[in-house]
Amino acid sequence: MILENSAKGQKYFHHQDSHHPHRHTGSATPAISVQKSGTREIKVVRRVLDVNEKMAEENRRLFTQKGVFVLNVMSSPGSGKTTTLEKTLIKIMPEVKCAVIVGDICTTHDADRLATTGVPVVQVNTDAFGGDCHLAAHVIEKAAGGLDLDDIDLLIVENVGNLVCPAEFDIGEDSRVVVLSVTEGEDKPVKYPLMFRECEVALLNKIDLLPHLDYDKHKAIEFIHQIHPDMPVFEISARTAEGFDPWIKWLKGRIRDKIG
Ligand SMILES: Nc1nc2c(ncn2[C@@H]2O[C@H](COP(=O)(O)OP(=O)(O)O)[C@@H](O)[C@H]2O)c(=O)[nH]1
Ligand SMILES: [Mg+2]
Ligand SMILES: [Zn+2]
Repeated sequence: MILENSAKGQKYFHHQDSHHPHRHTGSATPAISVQKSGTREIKVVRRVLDVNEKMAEENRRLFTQKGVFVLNVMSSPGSGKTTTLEKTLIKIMPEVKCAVIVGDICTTHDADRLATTGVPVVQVNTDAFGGDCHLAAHVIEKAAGGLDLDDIDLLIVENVGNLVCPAEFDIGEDSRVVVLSVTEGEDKPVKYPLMFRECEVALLNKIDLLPHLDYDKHKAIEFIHQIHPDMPVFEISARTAEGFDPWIKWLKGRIRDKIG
């Protein structure tokens, strides 16, 4: 792992996930009954996730001890995570002291964008040795080491753009949010059920585009609730900031529940 400074001064590092064979089982609790790849692979996958669980619990203990609420933000590439976070940060600071860890395979583009809001940002690049498509707990532990946790109430993690395996890796967060944009089609919740089952709340983004699309918003919400009944869904436009107030209220409530 190489810690460097990006063009605009925020920290970033390349990450080699040496104990991750980069295989995913498609389940948060890989079952021994998944026999297709042979017993040996199943054993490996189980061990990797066990190691991750332990590390995630250590992270969770540290974040709780430091009074930090951690939000893990996930979605497919381009649904609007970074834009949503830019607007969220503007609305929630300085009342809530924030920091961001952002994961991408390459580039510091998102870190550069988020740093303009004035928050401390750590960029994780997973490209150097295989380009991991998710953030694992030990990566978060390293990245958090570059932040002053005593001075942070809310740590936001923008995960690598991917609707599949980020949902399998506990990073020690308090809450998970999935961003789904109206340009992705209504059926993504039923195609990627683990993500929607594992997240606490969904942000339905880019609603400013609805007049231009044949998108059935009610159908999308119905699909979400088919996978995760009663999941709160906030309809937002990260472009115009429409619909942000209920989302910000929800987030502040969750932070207050943890750190007072
Ligand atoms: N029209 C519209 N475009 C958006 C919205 N949110 C994000 N975008 C655009 O979608 C693209 C991807 O956004 P970005 O935040 O980088 O997505 P990420 O890959 O999930 O972080 C960019 O061109 C954004 O300007 C929105 O609410 N409405
Ligand atoms: Mg982004
Ligand atoms: Zn992955």
